[in-house]
Amino acid sequence: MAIIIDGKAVSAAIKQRVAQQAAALQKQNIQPGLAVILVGDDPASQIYVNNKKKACEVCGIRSFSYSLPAQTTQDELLELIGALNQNPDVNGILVQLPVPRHIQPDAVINAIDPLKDVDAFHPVNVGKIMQGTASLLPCTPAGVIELIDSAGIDPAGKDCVVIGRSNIVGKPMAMLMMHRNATVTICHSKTQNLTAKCRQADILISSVGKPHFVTADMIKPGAVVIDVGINRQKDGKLCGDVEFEAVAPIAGAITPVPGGVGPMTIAMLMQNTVTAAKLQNHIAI
Ligand code: BQF
Repeated sequence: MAIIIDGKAVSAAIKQRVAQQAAALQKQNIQPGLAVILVGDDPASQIYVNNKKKACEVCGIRSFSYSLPAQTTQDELLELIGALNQNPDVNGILVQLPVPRHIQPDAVINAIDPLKDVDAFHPVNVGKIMQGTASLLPCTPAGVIELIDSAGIDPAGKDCVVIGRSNIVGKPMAMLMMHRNATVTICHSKTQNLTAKCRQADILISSVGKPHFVTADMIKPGAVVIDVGINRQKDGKLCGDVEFEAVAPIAGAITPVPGGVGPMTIAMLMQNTVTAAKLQNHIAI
């Protein structure tokens, strides 16, 4: 039976460390601040934004919250981002995705000052992630790395399969695992022989967004299985991409949903906000 990696516990420890860093900054009269912008009223997005505000409280980070109507124009949103870029009390700026269809996500991401880009989606930060020189790491992939570290697993030399190639999770996840010296395969909707490829994986990371996508026959005995999927079932409960009950007995370690990668995403956002405050105040990280 697999070890169950407790993302809630690891995220709590990280938030505690972040709170200490924020308290140290307070002594230099710097209170880290995070601006969270929500456009529209998507219920899942509202939950995520609330999770982020609550975590700010726990960590001693000031949160600035903007809830804009769904009809907000792209220009209006860019104007707000421009003002927040200039506001020295705001160290991190995050626009909750997805945005309504009439707003181009790339235009929004490109408008954020790269030093305040706590999601690490700006092309400047994406470039640094690829170089391996980034200080702000994408929250979900960085959270997965922290979880793997916390379980005492060293990716070096291991075969890692990432399912999903999004800019937010799959692509940067593969890059971070490569920086940890894993041999990485990225699989996606056009991949052939997916089951056979997954069965080779010492570390399998799923970011598909489909319940029951990863089944027991795709797992190499003893593999580390990281479930990035956050899917809402009809009864409102969360489930991952992985058939947990069938996979856990085969895997060596596995993350649950809820309480796995999700809380880590939030913890790493807090870490990025404190890191951004340090960067903007020329304080060593
Ligand atoms: C948990 C997200 C898809 C699309 C946009 C804790 C979160 C989720 C689950 C959370 C997510 C997912 C976030 C749990 C933020 C992670 O206990 O398992 C926290 O708040 N997340 C987001 O901001 O945008 C998303 C998933």
